[in-house]
Amino acid sequence: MGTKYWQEFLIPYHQAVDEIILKFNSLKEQYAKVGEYSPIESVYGRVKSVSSILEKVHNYGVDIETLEENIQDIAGIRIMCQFEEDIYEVVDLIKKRADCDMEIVKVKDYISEAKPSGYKSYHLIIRYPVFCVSGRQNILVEIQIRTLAMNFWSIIEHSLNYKYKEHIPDEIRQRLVSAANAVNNVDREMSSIREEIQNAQRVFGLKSSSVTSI
Ligand code: 0O2
Repeated sequence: MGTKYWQEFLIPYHQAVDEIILKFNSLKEQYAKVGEYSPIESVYGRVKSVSSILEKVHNYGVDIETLEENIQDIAGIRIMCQFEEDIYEVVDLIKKRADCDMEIVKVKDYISEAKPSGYKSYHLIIRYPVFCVSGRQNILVEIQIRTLAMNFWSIIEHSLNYKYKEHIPDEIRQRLVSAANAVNNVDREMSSIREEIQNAQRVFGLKSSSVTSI
């Protein structure tokens, strides 16, 4: 399987990631236009590199023929929220699209129960239709939804895992768990003044949109 094979294989995944980013950004803009608080703070996406796909194939003993069904995060979307409550609002937004374009096939709620590492995030695997020159394909996409604070912790921990090849020394691991607790406290404190912050942001949003419309 050469470069050309992988380039073609990944076309629908790139298409799916581009479309889904656009759709969530468009929702975010709609909230702003109607003067409402958006549960979506920012959206990112990526398509897994061929080397990472092959590493997973190797580590999990995946049959290359069943790659599309068994590696469910080739297309990945990450949605950041300001508050923990917003995560569930975004999940509801996705659930409402079931008959339209995003059929939920798996849910992993690491918000209500964090991983032992301290990792918190809400994961959904969705089936998403894309139309490419080769025709229609239903693509599996992993959507991770988390707060900005959870994301901060997660990217730091991910880079340490990468450095230590998943064998983080005990002392650092413990510090990461206590950092995860601190992140939880930040999220809880922010949630307790959520309404206050949202009102301030509404006023700020109105002001900045009147400046940009001049
Ligand atoms: P990358 O490099 O981000 O793509 P499963 O076999 O289904 O039980 P799996 O496949 O690991 O477990 O699924 P899970 O637990 O839903 O994790 C999928 C992704 O979530 C990971 O992808 C990470 O992005 C993220 N993740 C899960 N656990 C942790 C964690 O403890 N710390 C951090 N920082 N991220 C985590 P990849 O492919 O592992 O990594």
